[in-house]
Order: sequence, then C-alpha cells, then structure tokens
Amino acid sequence: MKSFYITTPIYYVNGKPHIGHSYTSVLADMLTRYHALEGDEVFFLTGTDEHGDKIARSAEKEGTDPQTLADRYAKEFKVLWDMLDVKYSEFIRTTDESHKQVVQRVLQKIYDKGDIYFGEYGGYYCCGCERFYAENELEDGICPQHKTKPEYVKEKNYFFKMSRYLPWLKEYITEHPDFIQPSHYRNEVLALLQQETLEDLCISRPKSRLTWGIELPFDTDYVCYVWFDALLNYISGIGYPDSPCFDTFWPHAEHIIAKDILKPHAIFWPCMLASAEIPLFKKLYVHGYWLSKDTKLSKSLGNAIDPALLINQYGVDAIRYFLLRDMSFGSDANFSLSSLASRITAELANDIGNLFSRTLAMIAKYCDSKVPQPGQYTQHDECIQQTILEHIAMYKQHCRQVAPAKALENLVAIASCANKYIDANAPWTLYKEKQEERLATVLYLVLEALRKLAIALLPVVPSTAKTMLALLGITSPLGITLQEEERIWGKLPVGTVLAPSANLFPREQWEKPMDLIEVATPKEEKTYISFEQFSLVDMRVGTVISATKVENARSLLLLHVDVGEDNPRTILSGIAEKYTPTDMVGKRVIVVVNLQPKKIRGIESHGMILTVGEGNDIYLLEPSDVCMNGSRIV
Ligand code: ME8
Repeated sequence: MKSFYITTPIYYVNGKPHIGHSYTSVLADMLTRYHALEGDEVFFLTGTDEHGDKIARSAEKEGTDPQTLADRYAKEFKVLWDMLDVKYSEFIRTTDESHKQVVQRVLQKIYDKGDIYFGEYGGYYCCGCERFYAENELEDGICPQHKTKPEYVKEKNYFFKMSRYLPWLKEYITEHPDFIQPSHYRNEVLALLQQETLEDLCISRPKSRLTWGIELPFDTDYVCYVWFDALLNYISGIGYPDSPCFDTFWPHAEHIIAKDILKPHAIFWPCMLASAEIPLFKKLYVHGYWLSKDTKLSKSLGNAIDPALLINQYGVDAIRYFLLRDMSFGSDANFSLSSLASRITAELANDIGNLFSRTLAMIAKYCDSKVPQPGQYTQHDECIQQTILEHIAMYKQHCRQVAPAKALENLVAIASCANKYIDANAPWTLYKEKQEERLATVLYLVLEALRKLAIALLPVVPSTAKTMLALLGITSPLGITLQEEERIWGKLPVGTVLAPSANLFPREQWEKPMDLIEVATPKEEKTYISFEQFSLVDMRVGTVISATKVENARSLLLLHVDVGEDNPRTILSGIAEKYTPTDMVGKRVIVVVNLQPKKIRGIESHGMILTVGEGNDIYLLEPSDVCMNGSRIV
C-alpha cells in the first residue's frame, strides 16, 4: 500500500477564511479523497498559525487577548471546512502543547550543533508578512504584498545559519526538477538562490517587543520567530519525532501553498530540515492567487469573499467544482459571480447533470428501470469505450500531478462524449423501431460511462457523486475504487434497478435572485442595519486632553478625552503606530461613548475613537472646529 501525505498552509487566525483559503483546502481534500480511492493510505494535515506579531496586534486591536482571538478564528476555519466537506485527518494549532514541544526540541537541536548564533540586525519589517525585507525587495519603500510601509527595526536577535545550507539547496533543486512545481516557481526560487543576497534567518523576537510566541529553550528573554514555529507544524502534526505516523507519512510529504509563501517553503524550510537532520519533503506545489478585479483576495486588503454565503446560494459541490475547475494550477484566476454561474451551468447542470437525467429517464421508459444486457459492440462503440477509458487515465494522471482543472476537463469530456453518443445513436428511434438489442447496447455503454464518471467525481463533488452512484444502484461505499478504472469495462451489473430520474444540479438554486450573493461582494460585505439600530450608537465630538503610550503595547495610546461630561473619559486607542502622544494632545476626535467598557492591559476603556485604516496607515476622523465637545453626531 502506498502512502500519501498532503498539507495546506496553516492559516493565520487574524480574520475569517475566504475563497483563497478555501481553494487550497478543497484541493488538498480532493487529492486526499482521490488517493484514498486509489487504495493509498492517506493523511491530510491542515490547521492554524496562531503566534507572532500579526496575531498579537490583531488581538490588541480587537480589544482581546491572542488566545481568545486564535480560538475564535480556529473555530471559523473548522466550521468552514465542515461546510465545504473538507475532511482533514488532523487540525493542528501552533498553540497546541505537542507542537510547542517539537519547536523547542528542534530549536535546541539546531542550537546544540552550532547553527544558531546571537547578533544584531536592522531591516524593514512588514507585520502583515511577519518578515524582514531588504531595501531592494520593497517597491518604492512599500511591501509588495500588503501595500503598506514597513517599519525599520534594529535589535539583537538569534539567527539561523541558513547560508550554510544554501549551496546544497541550490544543487538539490537543480537536480530535482520536480521538487517545486509548476516549473516557473522552481525557476523563481533558483533565481533567488542565484542572487546570493540571501542572509541568515532571524529566528527570534525579544520579549520586550513580543511575548506571544514559543519561548526559545536556550534564552527565556526571547520567543521564536513565527515562521520558524509555523513551518514545523508539518512534522509536529504527524507526531515527530517518534510516532509511527511520522515514519509512515513524512517520506511522502507534499505541501500545497500559494505563491505568497514560496520563499519560506522553498528556502527556509528545506534548510531548517537539513540542519535538524530530517529528510526533505517530497514535493512543493504552488498555486496562483484568486483575484477580484485583478487584485489579490485577501483579509488585509479587505476584498475577501465569504465562502459561506456562496455555499448557501450555490451549494457546496458547485463551489468546490468551480474552484477546482476555474483556476489553472499555478496561474492566477479571477473570481466573479458571472464566471461561477456560467461554469456550473455549462458543465455541472448541462453536460453532467443533463446526461444523468436523460439517461435515467430513458432507462425508466425503455428498459423498465433496469440495467439492460448489452449486445455486440460496434467499431464505433469500441472507439467510444476507448475514448472514455483514456479520459479516465488522463484524469488520474492529472490528479497525481496536481493539475485539478485539467483532471476535470477530462471528466467534462466524458460527459460530452456520452451526450454526443446518445444523440448520434438516438435511443428513442431505436425504441420506436424495436431494435431492442442495439438499444440495450447503447444505453449500457452510456450507463457504464456514468458509473466511471460518478466514481471519478467522488473526490471533487463528494455528496453529489454519492447521489449519482446511488441513482446507479451503488449504495454502499464498500469496494468503490478507482483502481483499474482506466482499463476495465462493464462493472455495472445487468439487471440493477435504477432510479427513474434525477435533478442533480437544480439550476433554480443559482438562478434565484442575486441579492444574497451581492452581500458577499467586497463593497457590500456587511448586512444592513435598521435606522433604529444605527440611532443606538451614541457618537460625540471630543478633544484629547492628555495622551500616553501603554507599556508593552505597540499600537495602544491611553487618552483622556473631553466629551462634554463632568470628567474626561479614559479611552484606549490602537493608533500609536501613527500618532505620538504629543500629536494627540488637543486633537479633535469623534468618540463612540456608549460602547460597553472593556479592560485591555488592565486599563478600562470607556469609548472608541473613530479612525480609518490600520497599523501605521491609520487616520483620525476629525470633526469641524465649530462643533462643541459633547455634540452628538447624527
Ligand atoms: O501565510 N488566492 O497564512 P495565510 C489563493 N500562516 N490562495 C490564497 C489567497 C488568494 N487570494 N489568499 C490566501 C500564512 N490563500 C501563514 C502560512 S504555513 C507554515 C504558514 C491561501 O492565512 C494560500 O494557500 O496568509 C496561501 O498560501 C495561504 O492561504 C496563506 O494563508
């Protein structure tokens, strides 16, 4: 029995999952289901990346602690994976105790062998990416991913001697052309390795700046850099170092990621493994971005689409199918509701759905709802049979090579081949002319094509494919396999009683009014509130009387604001990356005064200052000078 181990990135817990995350996870799920149908022993690992600056800052901004934030979003991911029928073997969270132990163990091992040293470093730090940038990597001083200005940070830290392993890595990637796929990403990595600007990797953060991380086992004043911690999930999640599961699956590890995190996976991770004397993973598969109007869908850019709304409108299988079918693996794809609707209408409803319903209707009408006994195949029949077998073989090859869109192309081709075969052979005429044997042969051939199609669709649209199989009289999952399906023909037993008809992809579902779905598009992401609800928000004009920085909280200022009451209000505001205390004194602000008081860092905050943006790109909303303190905003 072969083993198959697939991973997705572990996602950050600073926001809800969107279509981009859904794509990677649905793809990993499809491949897992595919390999299981091939008889392989499978393991699918996914999870959440919960430490680091980004999460600490998000928690601070939301007025909560990082663990609570992580718990909330880890749950959101799990709920979505359930909705999307994504069946992982293990969901790892980097705050799991077992993961922390693995991280500390590996750090100690690398430290003991002399691959970690202490030094000083200055660089441009992008919190969104959780990494330092060299000046020449920035575009006009701006992070190319997040379009924000990184801050210059200089501090003493621990460094991993990555440079020691780079020549080996370059040679390995050169000699193993399949290691990183598709090949343009491999070339990108080789170009990076060629530049020789790669430095050792800073793998710590001083606790004076960040406490939300795994403590270094050799210096308790520091926590581990989040990427070093996160990448190790791929081995801690299967029980490194001594679980049999690790021995079984690690040699077969295949990672799926998008191009945003190519460098950590293609460079940091192999070097970390080499240093820790752990064998390299098998493959790295890199896909492009889902875009909305040519811009990457992302939490931080605020244009993310809520998959739950799409699932409610179109059904889970239609969404899975669309994602896998519409992105050519390795390239970017544009997400739009019109491409979604046209793809699923054309292929799921028309080609595949229609084929099922018309065939079953004919079996009911002409064959008493039973699988007929075929007669002799003509040369044309044999040719069609051969074409279908070839499509199954190609489908399997594309699945093994992680080319989902191409794999699905082969399945659509089976449906269209069968539809054309029906049209060419006109079973309704054969029935009228009482050519019973020919009628039975034609319909049997189509039913066998349907059986193969349904099995091959199991990894893609699991619940619809199960329904398809049930319609064909195959109700038990036992014995369903894809093995040999590119060679054998005629497994559908003659005499099986079939369902009279089927409406597998009810088009009314996605042709109903689009209002619901419009809510999911970026600009109108939120649902409406009533006028009465809005009028409950009490916003007042105020003036900042005093301002101080909150200790150990990078983004927080403690303000006292006069909002026309007897005493100034104490308000904590996450604006310290943009505004200094001196900037703030005397500033006119708009304050939500009836927000429930909240304790942050031991200080109770009694209101919220209105701002636009985030991080160091945040701006205060300032009222006109003529407005008195305490005036209500209506
Ligand atoms: O990077 N198109 O987490 P993350 C396609 N925690 N895929 C997308 C996408 C888009 N627009 N947006 C996100 C992290 N993805 C780290 C990973 S792994 C050890 C640590 C998918 O929440 C895609 O798989 O930012 C991408 O690589 C991943 O989500 C990034 O998720």
